[in-house]
Amino acid sequence: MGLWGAQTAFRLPECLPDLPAQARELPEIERIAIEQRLDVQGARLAAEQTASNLGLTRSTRFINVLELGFSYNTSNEGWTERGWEVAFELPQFDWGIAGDAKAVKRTIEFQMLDTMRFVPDRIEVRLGETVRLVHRNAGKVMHEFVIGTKKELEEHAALMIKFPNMEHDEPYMAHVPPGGRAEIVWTFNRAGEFDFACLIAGHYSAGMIGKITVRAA
Ligand SMILES: [Cu+2]
Repeated sequence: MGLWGAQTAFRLPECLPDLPAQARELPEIERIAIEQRLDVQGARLAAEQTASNLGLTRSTRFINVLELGFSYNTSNEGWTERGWEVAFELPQFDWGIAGDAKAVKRTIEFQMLDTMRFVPDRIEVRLGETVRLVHRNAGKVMHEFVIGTKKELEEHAALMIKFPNMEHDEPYMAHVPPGGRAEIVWTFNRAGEFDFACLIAGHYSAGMIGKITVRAA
């Protein structure tokens, strides 16, 4: 058996342990098995690497939208495909999508003021344009720059009054401390009128709002 010394002192048990009365339930087993598969882990790392190369991991929650989906496509005509696929998706918002810094051709700078104003408070972009929006907080209190529809921002601002310490972070938001600078790279791939606003409790109602027009032509 290739054993010697102390190793020869082992003893075999009289019998194997009893089987459990019932099969153990492992509802998560499929997920766990897939997560531990090396090829899946490899694909996930490659996806994260791509995200990081695109500069997306720093300013967005890109990795959180990494999705592991089960593909099970049947068709009368072709092969049945059954397997796992890894995909990452950038969430599409009504007001656009997180942009790739490499596609930026224009930078727009905003000042955030304690008079509860943005300068400028009105911008125009072309449909499909990726813009770097730079925010400088020239005040002595925290300010935010959040892009959205008027309705969505209004609702969000009301929530912030109820829960002033609510943490939020999305690729279309920047939180800028006094004297600080932040930026958002955003692709305006939806035409229309949108707003940007500061959602710090009380700032929205004080008028810290601006307009974005995304022109189709
Ligand atoms: Cu503010």
